[in-house]
Amino acid sequence: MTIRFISTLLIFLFGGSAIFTEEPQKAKPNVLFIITEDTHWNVFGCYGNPICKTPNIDKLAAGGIRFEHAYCQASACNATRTSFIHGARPKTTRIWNNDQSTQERLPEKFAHTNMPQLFKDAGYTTIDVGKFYHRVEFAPDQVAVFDRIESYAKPQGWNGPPPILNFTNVRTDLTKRTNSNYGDSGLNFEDEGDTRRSQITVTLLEEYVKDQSPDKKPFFLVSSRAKPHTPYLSPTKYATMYDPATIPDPPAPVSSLQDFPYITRSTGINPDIFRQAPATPDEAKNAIAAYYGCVTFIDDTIGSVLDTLEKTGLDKNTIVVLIGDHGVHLGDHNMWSKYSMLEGTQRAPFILRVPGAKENGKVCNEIVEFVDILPTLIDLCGLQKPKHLEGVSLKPLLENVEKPWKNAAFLVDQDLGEVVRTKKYSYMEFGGRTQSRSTWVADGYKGALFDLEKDPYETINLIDNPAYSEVQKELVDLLHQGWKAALPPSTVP
Ligand SMILES: [Ca+2]
Repeated sequence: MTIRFISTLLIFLFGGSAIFTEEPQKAKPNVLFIITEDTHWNVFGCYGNPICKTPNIDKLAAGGIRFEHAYCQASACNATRTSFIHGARPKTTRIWNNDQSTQERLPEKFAHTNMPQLFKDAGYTTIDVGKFYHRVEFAPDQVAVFDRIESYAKPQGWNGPPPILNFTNVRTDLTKRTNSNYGDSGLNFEDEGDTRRSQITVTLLEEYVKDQSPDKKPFFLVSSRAKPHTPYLSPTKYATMYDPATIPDPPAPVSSLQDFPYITRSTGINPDIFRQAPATPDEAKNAIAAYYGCVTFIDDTIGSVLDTLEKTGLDKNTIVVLIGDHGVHLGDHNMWSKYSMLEGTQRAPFILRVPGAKENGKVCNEIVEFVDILPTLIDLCGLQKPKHLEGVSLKPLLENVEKPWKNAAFLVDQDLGEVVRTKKYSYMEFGGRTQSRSTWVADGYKGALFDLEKDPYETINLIDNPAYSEVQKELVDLLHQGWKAALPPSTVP
């Protein structure tokens, strides 16, 4: 007998008693999960960017906890998303890159334990607005879990409700929509895809509040933004908002890189923007100004959603998660994309606002990983906990942001290699699908070690430097022991 049937029966018998109408919603918080694309870790004002304006995201951070050292587990969209959606690392999910099908490669044990499925099983309405998995055709069964899918391809056989809003098609200038472009999109604010995703999300929240049905469930609502992924195009207002002359040159120019084959071998090859030739200094500033325009644009669209939460009172019982799906290089190391093991790719924004959390308003400087997000939501929302989780709940940090925590973050890329990253050092081993580790070593490239306190942009490779031999040994051990070795004993699951 379903809860819906029981509650209907009780309402019939006892004249509308609220026994089963209010309690489930109060017991379980709603979750709004905001994902932005390819987001540099310090592009938001609250992360210290002195130029780029993000008042709405800053306000979210001011009311929640902002994680200063948050790291994704993979360098490509498909891999990082599969990792945080399943709470497992790329070696376990077997999704390392953007050309791999989650459905085909994911081990059987994950078949019914992705993020939306766990929420659904716990009695939530699950809604997706915008990109969630990298591509729907890579994860059709996983995406089909959602009760409602908006502004995203629908898996074959999915039979959910029709779109809540209908938009007129706008004619976009296709010559502009190639990745290498940046500047004015030529679209009105209302006609941008991310604005529409915001409007859909706002409408869904407003409809949710109006819904007085006795079997109303809490929601797990994903609201994604396609920007600031390339092309760095936004409406005129945003595209012209930042004067390129005020943008500093990117840090870590090629001339600063020492003994770092991984970079010198890939210099000039950017998969997203500046594909053909390295950016000139002016082009770099223009592209960064355009990127900032995209970020302020999505901040406005996210602001509408967060304002709606407040206006409707839903903010009091809604957890808000905001992450970039991974980081991005904005010209440092002459790189303009992700697909690296450097901090630019691995570090990304992460803000968590849990109503009533003791440490709301604070910044957490502990190292956290995106693989921790699912265990945290499981903990906060009382979801069933799968055995295979490879992250830990961040709930203790919501009570004390200074609690001693994990001392390293890990990333693996099937083509590049592996990295372990502490606050003081990063250590990388090269090797993968295209060139094995033994070949790299035979070529004389054993790996890379960076002293992040002295060299925060990872330009001077200290591998086998006698002054760092102890440090190197520790990091080699940590990388090979894996993520559990980075946890304080009290939190090892
Ligand atoms: Ca991405």
